[in-house]
Amino acid sequence: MSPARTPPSAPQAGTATHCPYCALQCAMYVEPAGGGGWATRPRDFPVNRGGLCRKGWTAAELLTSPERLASPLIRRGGRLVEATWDQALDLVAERVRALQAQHGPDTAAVFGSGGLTNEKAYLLGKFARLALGTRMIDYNGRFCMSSAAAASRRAFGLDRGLPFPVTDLGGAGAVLLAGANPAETMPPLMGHLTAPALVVVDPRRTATARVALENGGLHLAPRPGTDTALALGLLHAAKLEGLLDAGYIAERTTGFEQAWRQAAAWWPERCELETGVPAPRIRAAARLLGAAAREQGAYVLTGRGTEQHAKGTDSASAWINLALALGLPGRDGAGWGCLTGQGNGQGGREHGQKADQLPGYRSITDAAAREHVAAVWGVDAEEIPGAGVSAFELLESLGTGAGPKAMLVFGSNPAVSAPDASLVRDRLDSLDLLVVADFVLSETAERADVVLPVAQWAEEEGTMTNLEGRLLRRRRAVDPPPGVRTDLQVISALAARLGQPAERFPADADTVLAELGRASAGGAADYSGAAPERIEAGEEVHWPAPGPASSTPRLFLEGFAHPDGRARFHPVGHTPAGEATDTQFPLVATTGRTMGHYQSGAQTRRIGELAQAAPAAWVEVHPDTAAEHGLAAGHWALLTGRRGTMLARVRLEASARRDTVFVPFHYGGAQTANDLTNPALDPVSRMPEFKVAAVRIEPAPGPDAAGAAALAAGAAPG
Ligand SMILES: Nc1nc2c(c(=O)[nH]1)N[C@H]1C(S)=C(S)[C@@H](COP(=O)(O)OP(=O)(O)OC[C@H]3O[C@@H](n4cnc5c(=O)[nH]c(N)nc54)[C@H](O)[C@@H]3O)O[C@H]1N2
Ligand SMILES: Nc1nc2c(c(=O)[nH]1)N[C@H]1C(S)=C(S)[C@@H](COP(=O)(O)OP(=O)(O)OC[C@H]3O[C@@H](n4cnc5c(=O)[nH]c(N)nc54)[C@H](O)[C@@H]3O)O[C@H]1N2
Ligand code: SF4
Ligand SMILES: [Mo]
Repeated sequence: MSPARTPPSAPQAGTATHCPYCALQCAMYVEPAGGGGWATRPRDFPVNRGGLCRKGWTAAELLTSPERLASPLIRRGGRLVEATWDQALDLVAERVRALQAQHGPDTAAVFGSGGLTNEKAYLLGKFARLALGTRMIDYNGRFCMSSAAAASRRAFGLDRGLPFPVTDLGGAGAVLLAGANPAETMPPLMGHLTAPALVVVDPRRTATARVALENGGLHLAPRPGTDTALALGLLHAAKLEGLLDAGYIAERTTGFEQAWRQAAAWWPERCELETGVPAPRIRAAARLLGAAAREQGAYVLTGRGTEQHAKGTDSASAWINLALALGLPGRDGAGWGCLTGQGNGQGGREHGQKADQLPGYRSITDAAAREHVAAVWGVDAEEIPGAGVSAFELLESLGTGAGPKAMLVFGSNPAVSAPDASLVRDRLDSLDLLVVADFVLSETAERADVVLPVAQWAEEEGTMTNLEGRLLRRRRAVDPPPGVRTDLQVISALAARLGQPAERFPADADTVLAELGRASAGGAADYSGAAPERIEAGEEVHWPAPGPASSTPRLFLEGFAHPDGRARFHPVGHTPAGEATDTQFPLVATTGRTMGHYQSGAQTRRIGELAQAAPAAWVEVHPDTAAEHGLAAGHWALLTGRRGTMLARVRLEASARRDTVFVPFHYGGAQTANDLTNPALDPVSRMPEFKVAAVRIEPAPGPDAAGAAALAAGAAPG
């Protein structure tokens, strides 16, 4: 949180809404700031308790930014030029129809986002299936928490990021955070991480790890990609210390023996060899967690660091197995959870943006689910296409033989955020038609044939579902600029041009939410009781909410969602990361976030204060590693991997692992971290391996004009 700015104590007029960015969905007011601008001010709410991070404090700046798109753009003669809405929408509809007539319905693809409201996510999924009739829809959530979601489903029969409210965390005796850095990624969450002992599992000594150490907790710093071995080692140590909850294992779970067979081989000293975490520290962590589990309760939470791997689902399962063996999930005051990432990372994954999914978290291949949704949509079940392919597989296939030739993007910037991004940019460029709805000219929008300027968070109505599965109201505080439309209006207008009846694609958020409720009724994520009026009134509604007064803040207290009511251990073994280091690429590059930038940076790089604070990509490197590779603090370095290169400024960090460097993925152009990352996909979740790429690193001229010229001339690096 920004300590320099405290919320004004006197209440002022303002519209109550929530932050546009992360899954914490901090509550805030939006109010006039003078000079025609707008400002945000924190609002009291259980998750943020009057706090905001730097991004929340500055979020309103983009509403009136000169970089904001004000008119639709169409590519003519290689340049994007202004057009009217009718010209832009007609062009999209005509081109899509022509391509589909020639190549079939699946030639049109849709790429959605966990940043979209529930209503947009739902309508976009319906648009793909009915207006385009395509199987080809997936979304950026596949790059986010999909591995934890898959592991949660196989363990508990249901997936909701946190199956309990964040306010429960404060009562715990210990919290283990595996691959999450909330001190930077969800700063107000730190106010709930007040347990006497925090155990932070992160290759880097992050701000979160420092908080743990300052308060008598532990920091375990495994080599990237070895979390499964570490979780198995912790389970092993906990068992030897007699800390497992035998009663819980017998009564509430199945499969412990098979899971233990895997962990039995991971005694702490062997675990140390694989992960680099000292055996005594593994035992100490097991003791801390085991003792707290028996007393006040403990939580195991996972973030992207442990999930974004080619075996990320197994790694999440390994943490769930540890939590189950300690008797945590489904107990009041204890549990396992995944820290969902994007603003609507939770709701965005429930309403049909996923290639294999229908609203209510239903499977698109389940006949009964298809019948139910078809009835709500007023179509025959046969009209709903089957399952498509996952996000990266979709991006990789664009413009190739059988792959889609047209794609519509809502709420994502894959030219920067997708793995092996240079390949993805080539694929985007090979499309016959790329349509991007955005409010800024992102790196993806720059490559589009048609850009549709849309309204921002504070200019529209809708609902979001935060990391606790709680529905929240996004309110219109500001009128959108005259040239822009809401995403719902865009989807609705395109559907009409593609021959759909108007009532099938309403542009009014409450009408869509009511329909979403009916479509989700009886599904795992049941929103049928989440009436717009309840959300508007600020009632606490956590899904499943099947009845008019129902809300489920805590899941699994009575039993898990499998038919036998038991949780399942899933036996997992450790396997090495998708690619290994060698003499040519001797270091592991891992990637992640910093407090002041959001995702691909498309929004936050356009906010003055945030851009100034972190204007360029950097690489965090141990001083010895830097010396070995001739790097000096503050100078530019070139990272080279098996798929591409990236420029970043050197930051020396004495606590870093010598075998690992860290780069943020918030920058584009020559500073695109994803030009290094490995698109090796998890077999279950189809999550790419964002957290492990083998690289080498050397001094280089910077990316400015002089630096580029020097680089081209082969000048000695400076
Ligand atoms: N400031 C900011 N906040 C954000 C976002 C943002 O872009 N910026 N994005 C939001 C979204 S969508 C998400 S998904 C969340 C993500 O929130 P986090 O999961 O907290 O974010 P990351 O920085 O991606 O990863 C967390 C940590 O994983 C570590 N890590 C890397 N490799 C490994 C490994 O092999 N094992 C382990 N255990 N750790 C590893 C990294 O060092 C990093 O500190 O943040 C949300 N909040
Ligand atoms: N190397 C590496 N890569 C990663 C990750 C990592 O840890 N490391 N993390 C991955 C994760 S967890 C995620 S979630 C992805 C996120 O990466 P992206 O999907 O690229 O997310 P954003 O950068 O938020 O892009 C959102 C774009 O949509 C626009 N936008 C925002 N809201 C709306 C809206 O309501 N409607 C419309 N039409 N547009 C909107 C924004 O202006 C922006 O241009 O990145 C993934 N990529
Ligand atoms: S923590 Fe997340 S929701 Fe809260 S202010 Fe920061 S970005 Fe917004
Ligand atoms: Mo994410």
